[in-house]
Amino acid sequence: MTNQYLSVIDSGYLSRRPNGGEKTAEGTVAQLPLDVTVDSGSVFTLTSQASSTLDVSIAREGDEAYPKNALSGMDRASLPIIGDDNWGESVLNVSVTNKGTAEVTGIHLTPSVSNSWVLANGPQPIDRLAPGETRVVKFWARPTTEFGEATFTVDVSYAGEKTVASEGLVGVCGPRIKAEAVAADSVETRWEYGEEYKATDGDPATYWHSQYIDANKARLPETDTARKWPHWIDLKIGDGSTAYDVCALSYTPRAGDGPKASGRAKDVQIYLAGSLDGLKGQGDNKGNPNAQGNPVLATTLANVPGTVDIPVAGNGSYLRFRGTSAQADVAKNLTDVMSFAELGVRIGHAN
Ligand SMILES: [Ca+2]
Repeated sequence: MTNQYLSVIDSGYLSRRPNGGEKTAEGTVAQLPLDVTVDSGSVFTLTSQASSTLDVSIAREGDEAYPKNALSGMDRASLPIIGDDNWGESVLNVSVTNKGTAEVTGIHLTPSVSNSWVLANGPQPIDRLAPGETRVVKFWARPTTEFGEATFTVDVSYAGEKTVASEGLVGVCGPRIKAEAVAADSVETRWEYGEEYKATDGDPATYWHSQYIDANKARLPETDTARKWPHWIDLKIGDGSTAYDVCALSYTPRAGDGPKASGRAKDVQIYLAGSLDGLKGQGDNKGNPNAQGNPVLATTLANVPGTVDIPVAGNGSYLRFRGTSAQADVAKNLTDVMSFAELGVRIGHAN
């Protein structure tokens, strides 16, 4: 018969989500996310489920993956890729441990993956597992679309007993490449350490911040052009001599909340050009912030800390990131400045 499958957690991970990877407390009665067919004699025999013989856990190699064809037509070896050698697959290491006192035979591992991800290999067997023995079985999953999250799930079964484990996956459009901030509309160096190069130094603790203090350590008047919206920062992509297909920006706002997060932008625009000069005139009129030029993207950012990927479709060797408003509940007494901790450039083709 078919029943909702209840299990008492003993020592295993039930799922990475939604509990964020924490181990579920021992003694918890959990409903697994599926119906299974069980022998009528075992229905509601929770004690036997608590002593489940197989312990299953999943370890993912790498933080993210991108489609294999993201860099088709490009010479990968010549790309100034930083911090990412994942070429389009996430490797899932599924560990199965026999925690019983008798040998277990005929174990089947059946993988699945959600959304538009695909698996390189299908169901895998483990012929036998001695008491206390652990085997690791690898599965390979990759995204077929440029962005999004998915869940890898594996059913591990033998002799009518089934254990389910799952792991979150992250898909991005392509790798990050070297990019360097080379100009900004203003920088705050008297009250902040806000030089523009800190927007691309790889350190989330440092940030670019637009100016709001004058030479006398007094606050600039709101009419001062250095303080007024719009604010912008210009990045050189690679060495500035090659135009790349840009598919996303990895954006990290300044950490913290309230005044400590002053400058977190809300409405932003992104521009691409073949040269630094090509960015000039693109939304940099301090007298008219509504004149935004021709951005490849104008969007509104959520007011959240941490890194997000902002999808972009464009081509260029220089990039401008421009802001025209602040988040509503960040630094209420300083709403006309802009800052952020890191801005990275992802290149590649969408599928
Ligand atoms: Ca930084």
